[in-house]
Amino acid sequence: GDQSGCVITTIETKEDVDKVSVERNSEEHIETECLNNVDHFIKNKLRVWCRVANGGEWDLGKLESVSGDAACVMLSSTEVVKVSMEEIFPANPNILDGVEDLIQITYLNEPSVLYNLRVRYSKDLIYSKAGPVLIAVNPFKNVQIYGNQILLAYQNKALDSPHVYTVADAAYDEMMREEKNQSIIISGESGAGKTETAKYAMQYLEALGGGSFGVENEILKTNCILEAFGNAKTSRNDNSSRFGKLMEIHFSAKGKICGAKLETFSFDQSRVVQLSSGERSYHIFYELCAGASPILKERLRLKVASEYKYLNQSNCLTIDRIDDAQKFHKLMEAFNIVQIPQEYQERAFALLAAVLWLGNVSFEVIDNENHVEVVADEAVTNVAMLMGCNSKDLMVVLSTCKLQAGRDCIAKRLTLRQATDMRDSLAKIIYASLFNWLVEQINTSLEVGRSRTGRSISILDIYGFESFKNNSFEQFCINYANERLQQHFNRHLFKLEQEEYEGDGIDWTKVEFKDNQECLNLIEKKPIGVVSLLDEESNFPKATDTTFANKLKQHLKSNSCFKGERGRGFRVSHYAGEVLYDTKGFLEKNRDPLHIDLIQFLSSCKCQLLNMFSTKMCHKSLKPATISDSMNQSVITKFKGQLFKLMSKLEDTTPHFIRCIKPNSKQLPGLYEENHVLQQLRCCGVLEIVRISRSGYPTRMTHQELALRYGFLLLDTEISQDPLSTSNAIMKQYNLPPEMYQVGYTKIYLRTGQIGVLEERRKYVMRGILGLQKKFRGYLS
Ligand code: AD9
Ligand code: MG
Repeated sequence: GDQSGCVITTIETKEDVDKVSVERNSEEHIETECLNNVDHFIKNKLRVWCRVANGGEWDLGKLESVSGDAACVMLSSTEVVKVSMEEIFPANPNILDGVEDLIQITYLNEPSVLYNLRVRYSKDLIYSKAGPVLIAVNPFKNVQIYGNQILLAYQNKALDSPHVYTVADAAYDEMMREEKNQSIIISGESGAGKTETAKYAMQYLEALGGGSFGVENEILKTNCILEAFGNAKTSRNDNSSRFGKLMEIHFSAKGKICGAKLETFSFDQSRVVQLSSGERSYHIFYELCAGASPILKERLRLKVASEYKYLNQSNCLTIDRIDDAQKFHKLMEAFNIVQIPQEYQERAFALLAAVLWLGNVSFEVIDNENHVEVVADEAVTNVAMLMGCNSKDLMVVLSTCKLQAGRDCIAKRLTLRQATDMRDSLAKIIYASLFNWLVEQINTSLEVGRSRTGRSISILDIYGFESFKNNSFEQFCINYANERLQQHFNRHLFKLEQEEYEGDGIDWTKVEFKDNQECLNLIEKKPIGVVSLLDEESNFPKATDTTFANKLKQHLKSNSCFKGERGRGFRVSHYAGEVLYDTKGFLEKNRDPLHIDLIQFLSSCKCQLLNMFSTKMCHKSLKPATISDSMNQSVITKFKGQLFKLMSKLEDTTPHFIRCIKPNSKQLPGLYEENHVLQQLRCCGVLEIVRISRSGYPTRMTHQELALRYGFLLLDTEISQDPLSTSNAIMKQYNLPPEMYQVGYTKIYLRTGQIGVLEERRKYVMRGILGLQKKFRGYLS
């Protein structure tokens, strides 16, 4: 470690940085994380990071003296403080402040990485690299780094600083070159900027692959529709996506966009009927109320948003700086671009109004067993009118359930609780069906030509890891999905890399990384995992949330990622941190019974959309159980199936990873909360990625490729039948220091920057040869 410290102190220009990274790489072991050579730091007055209180902010200072486990440090304020040695890390010389790629940092430790990102962030350089991964820190303001001109500059390679455009460009190039499907996997916590980043990636690909088919302008526009119906204001993000999405863009042989396919995951229905304080339901409801024309309002019997119970329960009806009416007009434009016929648009709006009015439907208790009747008021009449049914029928379906008694079917009155649930179920079914229908419409309009596989780029924007005070079934599903994605990430960046080195017989000191297999086992191992146990309990009529919690505690206590809690709780150590789940509602949410009565009711309405929805649901639910048990599949099992399908799709692609970072929890520009950022950096293993990238050999070439490009100077005697020795000869001829490369069975592995050295020398030699030829010709003439 101390050697590189010496090297660094002599740096004077920015250009030297590259030289340094070459020199640094020549060391066999890079131990730059902690302070090894204290005397050197004191003598040369080198900067260190220190913090007086654990968990406090990091401060720059100079080491004055060390005794035992404590050090005296002079801070930049010239104050001298006493700090535990554990809270001291070497700092990098200022010349390295704000480098583009974290692998260029000499002293790789948490405060240095945090500082580097902070320096860049303060200059609006929101993108950085951590080896192969792009880090995007949410600016929470408009930064002038997008748009046509900048896009063109990236396209022409006039700009190549870290950017989501560079990632999209690399994916495109690789797809064209290798004819292999690509994926751009965007992750990060809620509000970190995934959806925005995904849009910029699409924008770039649209510009690059635009031209012949005309779909390309539609892809971005679909976001407007999806966000209106699938996003909502939450406590963490004013525009939070409540569904995951995979946009697969297809390209023709010439590299033009020829179609796209959208897939969505686990849409959150509960938000339609239930809101936490300060949060909103889906944007579209407020947009419709604010933006509908007077004629439309009249037709839908629409009132202002505050009149609806589903919307006014959370005391939050507007979002700062957002004009819902204007958004509604944008949505209408998008509807037209995606070619949803006017007639269907109106039907969809009518159903939205029906959902809103459903929330206002109330019940009256009629006996002392809490049985109810629907109150026949304006709400009921409006719902019936909007759904195309009879008010009486609606009242019956909301307050009774049909029971089979022998050959007869009798109606049983519902209790207040049951009736309310029935009403909310109907609202959720209608809304979720509407959302799925829109996705279908979008797909119909995007599907122009089907391309051969090997020419697609999929962009994945799935909601990030969640840990709240109260975590339920939804959080469990989300975090499970993130756990799987994390494994995919680990596999690619760590495992596969190491396996390749080992498989090719080269010397490789292992880099430790956090494997999350144990946590995945906890969740999905059969027959004893959370998913299996949940399904088992869900099928058991007498089970309760508490018996489920006990079952988990009984069977899973040996898994190190599991901790039982008193009562209904249990803890899971996810890769991103520990989460306490409350099993309340797990069984019910997992069963998600399809109300046959409701489906039948929908089919009886005079509304084409509702009839379609009910047919769809019948197909799903009324198949004989003997043919397929998919009808009986629980919510979590379906979710797991979807996740596996997604993962196997991604396995077939070359992944490009983007990690979005939320710099503060207040959604404010210019505010960089170190601990908040650090927590996220740890979650996605940024330091490990950097460590592996710079201690590894990022450039690889087969022996044949190497010989073809660089072997032209070898003498016949040096060319051997054995490609391995040929490569060794080439390396010797190019004078590459032995620690800069390794020769494997099939490939040659080069350290960062060495390919540039090879190219330089090749050019130099070529120039020499050309010069000689010229001279030679001169002699002849
Ligand atoms: V969630 O998991 O769907 O709740 P996301 O998708 O990670 O979340 P989103 O992309 O919606 O977050 O970003 C949140 C907000 O940050 C946006 O509404 C913008 O106001 C802001 N943002 C994000 N990225 C950028 C950017 N590149 N430039 C400017 C941005 N603002
Ligand atoms: Mg989002």
